[in-house]
Amino acid sequence: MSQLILHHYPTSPFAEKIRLILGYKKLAWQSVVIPTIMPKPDLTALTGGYRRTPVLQIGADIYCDTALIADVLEKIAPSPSLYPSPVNGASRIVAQWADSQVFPAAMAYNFQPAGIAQVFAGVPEEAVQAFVADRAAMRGSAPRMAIGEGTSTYKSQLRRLSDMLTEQPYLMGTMPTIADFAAYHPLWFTVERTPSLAGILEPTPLLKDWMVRMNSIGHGIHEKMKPSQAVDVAKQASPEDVSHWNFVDEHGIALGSEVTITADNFGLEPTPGILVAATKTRLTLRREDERAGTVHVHFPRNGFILNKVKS
Ligand SMILES: N[C@@H](CCC(=O)N[C@@H](CS)C(=O)NCC(=O)O)C(=O)O
Repeated sequence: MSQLILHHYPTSPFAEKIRLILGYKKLAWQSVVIPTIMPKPDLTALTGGYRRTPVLQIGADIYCDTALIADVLEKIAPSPSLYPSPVNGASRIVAQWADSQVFPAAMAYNFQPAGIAQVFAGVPEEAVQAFVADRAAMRGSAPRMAIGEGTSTYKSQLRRLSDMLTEQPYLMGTMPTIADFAAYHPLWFTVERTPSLAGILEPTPLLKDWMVRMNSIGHGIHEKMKPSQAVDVAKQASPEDVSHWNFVDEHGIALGSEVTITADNFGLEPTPGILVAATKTRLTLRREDERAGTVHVHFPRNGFILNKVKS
């Protein structure tokens, strides 16, 4: 198998989810640090549009979204499993709740004035303004959760997570599952990036102990790779043959069609290409890039919109 290349930046919570999974599965990986805001020319040479963090690259195969990246890593290293039976379904559901509900509430809480002061300490004012404008553009017209609602929602989510730990060391039992990795990363941001706000965890000591256990998993063995080198890796590789993958057509869009795939919220840059696979859980398009050559860009179905390009 070609090397695992993670495109990420150190302060990204969703990247922390994947770094810990790589550590949990004892996988070696290459670390490509990408910009926190647009433009991201080396990343988009690979993805063709998608700009969120993180992205996993294996040769000329590019995997977007942590739900899909976790599935890919599970296939490469099935043990220890992120989805152990009999809590496989439940752990995915809790993970999806954590990514879609806990993360935005936590971020609304973390980005109150005291948190902003810590996150941007020492950062020049123009860079702060550029960050704010970038994230506003990513949200599009979607409203941002207010601090009051963020705080009360986050507090109740923390209580629920803590309740899950009263009789077991991890959310779903005796071992971490995808639920733990998904629930951990927003809390990690609170503790690591906005420590003046970490008092919100004081009423839930079980959760604090669990965070110590999660943190001790670490990030596994990794080394730095230059972004341009990752583009060269793609150029020199061929994407995986997907022609034998079972075709599941939910859209009336034939394989071989010109399509776009776009996230259904936050970061609405479409990725154009030719639809080459659509399974029950994922969509794959092929694209040609001047720098990266022929690549396959893979998305989970969940959270992404497939559209046929009108001719
Ligand atoms: N559903 C996505 C969410 C990823 C996400 O929102 N990542 C944040 C960083 S933690 C992001 O992309 N921020 C903007 C950026 O990095 O450009 C996933 O699971 O990968």
